[in-house]
Amino acid sequence: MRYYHSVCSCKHAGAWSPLLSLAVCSVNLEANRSFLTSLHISTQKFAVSTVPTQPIEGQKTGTSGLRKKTKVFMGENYLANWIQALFNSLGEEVKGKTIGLGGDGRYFNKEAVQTILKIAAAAGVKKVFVGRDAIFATPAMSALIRRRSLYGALIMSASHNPGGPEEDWGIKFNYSSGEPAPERITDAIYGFTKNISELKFADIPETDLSQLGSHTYGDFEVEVIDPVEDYLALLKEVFDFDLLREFIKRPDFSVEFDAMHAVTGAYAGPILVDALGAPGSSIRNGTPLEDFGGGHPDPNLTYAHDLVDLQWSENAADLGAASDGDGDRNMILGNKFFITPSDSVAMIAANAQECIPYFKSGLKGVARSMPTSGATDRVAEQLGLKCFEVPTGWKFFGNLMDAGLCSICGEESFGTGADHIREKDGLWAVLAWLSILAYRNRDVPVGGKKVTVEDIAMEHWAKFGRNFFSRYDYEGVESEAANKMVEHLREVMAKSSPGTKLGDYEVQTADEFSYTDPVDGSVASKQGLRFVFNDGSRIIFRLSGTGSSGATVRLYIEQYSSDPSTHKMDAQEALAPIIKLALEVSQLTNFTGREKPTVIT
Ligand code: VG1
Ligand code: CO
Repeated sequence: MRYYHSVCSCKHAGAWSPLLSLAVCSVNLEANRSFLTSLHISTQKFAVSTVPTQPIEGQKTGTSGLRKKTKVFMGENYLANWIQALFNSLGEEVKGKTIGLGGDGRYFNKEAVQTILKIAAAAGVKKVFVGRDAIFATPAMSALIRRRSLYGALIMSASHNPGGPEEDWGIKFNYSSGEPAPERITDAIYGFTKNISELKFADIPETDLSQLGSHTYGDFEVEVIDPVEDYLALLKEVFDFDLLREFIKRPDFSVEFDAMHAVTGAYAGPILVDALGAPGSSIRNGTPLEDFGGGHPDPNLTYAHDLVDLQWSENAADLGAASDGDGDRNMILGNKFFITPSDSVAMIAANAQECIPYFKSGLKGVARSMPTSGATDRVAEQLGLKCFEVPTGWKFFGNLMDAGLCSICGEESFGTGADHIREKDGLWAVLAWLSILAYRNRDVPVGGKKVTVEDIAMEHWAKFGRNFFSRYDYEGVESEAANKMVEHLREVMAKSSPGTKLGDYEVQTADEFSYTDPVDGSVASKQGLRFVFNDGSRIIFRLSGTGSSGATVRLYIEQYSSDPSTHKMDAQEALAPIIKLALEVSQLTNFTGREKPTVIT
């Protein structure tokens, strides 16, 4: 049993019975920060209770945190086991440190936050910054870690997966430079989950997260903060807010942002409306809801249908954008025009130095995930920049950024970002596109012929060529069937030496992607099966690491064309022959029984 000094005279501690309830609480050292704070002194101790537990199978972190059905997480000790394993793996290092905690507003977050606070306090954490109402977008949390030099942070989110009692829940840990925990940490956590025998909870009251302010329980402090403030301050350093405000004010320009009832609902108002002057009506689905309004908070052409319908109608905005559950993904649309995420990162990289103050002295380098199209490589080549190809998942970009090797990076899965933080950043991408439009239109008089999203894409393709790209997702496939297909593909690969013909395509390489981190030498193997052909086209297969049950097969297809007469083609049409080949080579329908993908992007 461990004891700390503690008493909380705070009104929020109603459920608990403070031994002292004193006016002297007003001596709180941090009172200057916020007069909304209820104030405390430390004169009492809190107990730590030890509860026996048993290992629970399958608590292995995937591409981005641990994701399962919400009901699984709500099962006895499921969440507590993983959190305890995390703190066990951090050991002495986390004692006396400050961490962040928040999430995307989904069902079960409010309960989970209290459990996490109790285990964190018992593990010796000194202070936790929690977002008001437990809200924190993933990129904003990454920003908070960096700006306040936190030890790390916990984010309660299953990102783009749907939420609610019947859907998904998730948790991820980000480390001290704001990056998703590297594999050495996630592996260690998994190791502890397999041997865990006891949980330690601090005997502290539930903390009211609805008001800003500080709560002290002995040596342990919980400060409820505005989840937008630090993030907005950072964005103001990255972008030219005056330029953006002037542009958004133009009567001949409109922007439409779809928060999909997810976490960016809490950010879009303060950032796009209050700070940048967009009309309130430009935000749709702007209230974060526990079940995301029953939707699938994944900003793509299938799930962001409201916005897609609008952008293909007479009332289309000049720029349409959406973000996912936890605010790290983005989709960019023009008037009846879709910018693929692979193109988006390339186009932002090509325009960054000119249009975004943060990049005014040039880029340090660029990077993309392996399945992401090579559009970024072509920009890097022309700009004389290094270009890195990493496995899927944001954690691999962080080392490159920490080593000063990469400024802008992206994934085909609607993730775009830069080294201002260590996560992909949905609203950053929206402001990046707004910056490009604002800069390009700076001399166009109101009512004149504006440079559009489509113009920027067409110009880009004329200069760099177009990498046609599409991804087919087959969700909810039986794991065994998916694994058999992967085995079959490995066999095909073994027979596909350079020069082998697959249909009309000649193999350049066929391999299973493996990555050696150029900074720390760590190796990530089995990161996707790829067939690369002599004309630069590629077929890639991967199994998703973010699902909560079964398997999701992802098929990525890419083909390059430098011929401007093809650039207006529909991607599905341009890629039809190679998609057909991919389905033949994999025998996907045979193995999975699926005639059609669930989602095409
Ligand atoms: C998917 C994407 C990957 C992304 C990851 C997390 O992973 O493919 O590019 O980094 O989701 O995104 P997988 O293993 O399912 O393919 V998020 O916005 O859900 O944190
Ligand atoms: Co996300």
